[in-house]
Amino acid sequence: MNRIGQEVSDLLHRSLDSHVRIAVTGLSRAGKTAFITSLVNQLLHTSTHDNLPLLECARDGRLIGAKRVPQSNLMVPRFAYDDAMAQLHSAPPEWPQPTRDVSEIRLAVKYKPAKGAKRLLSKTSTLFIDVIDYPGEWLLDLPLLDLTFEEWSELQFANLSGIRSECAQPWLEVLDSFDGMAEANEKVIAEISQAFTEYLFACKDRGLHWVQPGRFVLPGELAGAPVLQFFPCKPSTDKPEKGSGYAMLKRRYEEYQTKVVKQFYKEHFATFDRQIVLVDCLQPLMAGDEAFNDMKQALQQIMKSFRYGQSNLLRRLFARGSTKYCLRQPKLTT
Ligand SMILES: Nc1nc2c(ncn2[C@@H]2O[C@H](COP(=O)(O)OP(=O)(O)OP(=O)(O)O)[C@@H](O)[C@H]2O)c(=O)[nH]1
Ligand SMILES: [Mg+2]
Repeated sequence: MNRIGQEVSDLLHRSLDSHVRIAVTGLSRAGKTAFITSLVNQLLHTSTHDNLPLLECARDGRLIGAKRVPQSNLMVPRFAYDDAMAQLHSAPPEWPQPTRDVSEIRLAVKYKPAKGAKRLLSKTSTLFIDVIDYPGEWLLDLPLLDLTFEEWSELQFANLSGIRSECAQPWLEVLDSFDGMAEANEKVIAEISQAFTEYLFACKDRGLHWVQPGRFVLPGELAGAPVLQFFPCKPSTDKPEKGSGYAMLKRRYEEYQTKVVKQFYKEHFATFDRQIVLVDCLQPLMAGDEAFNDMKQALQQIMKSFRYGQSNLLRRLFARGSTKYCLRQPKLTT
């Protein structure tokens, strides 16, 4: 009943347009946490500091103040605003710790409405703002929904050139000894998956950003779960046996598509009203042209998630059970 009550209250706020969910994303180290900390800090001190001249209601003197309020979604970790502020204020100052999962913070912003029904109904209104921090790497998984395990494996092997090929050597060596047609051995699969994950981390260390599956490098709450233990593999026969290692990899890949990728789009992505995508261009530029072009490719993949109209994948994804997940086109700022 509590949950239903909360959902009805959220819906009411939304229908009066007094609740907005703003997601901030971007690839690792793009500046998401620093940006959110700064945004929240500016809003919280808006009544005593005049630091937001571009915000219309602040400029017009209609912004009364903002405060933090408990978030309604209790299943999502709280954005560590206090920790980030403490780090920025420490001596010597430090940047906030890297974050690995989704988190959110809710602010209640009180203001004087300029026009419309709200102004007639009351002198002040409250806008609830949820700000959500989540890794852009998770958006790199969208194309996986359209690829079978065989197609995805082929794509991964086809991309092994340059830096990727160098980073992949230790993984390819252990993969060499893997017989996908033999009976499935969870321990062996876990070890080779680990080598594959280390390959993806090595790519990131060398400045590459297009890593799939994105959750392997940013697992969040799924760290260590078997659904993150698979790797690209070529079958040696057309019909691998049911209990074979290959069949297990394929099953886990399909589980990843349904339980991880689709679930993220339905539980989180579909609830955002606005999305801000941050991009750090300087690091890839300094890492060389391969890293820069790789980031370009990664961003192109990420942007596909925002093109609902043109994306068959997303239309199909949200069409099923669409009464629950109403599809709103979020405004996007990069
Ligand atoms: N000069 C400058 N550097 C910044 C700014 N924001 C972030 N940085 C740098 O970028 C790094 C990453 O910032 P974060 O806010 O932690 O980035 P993030 O996207 O949350 O990173 P992850 O949590 O690892 O994904 C920081 O440690 C700083 O070195 C900024 O406004 N100015
Ligand atoms: Mg962060």
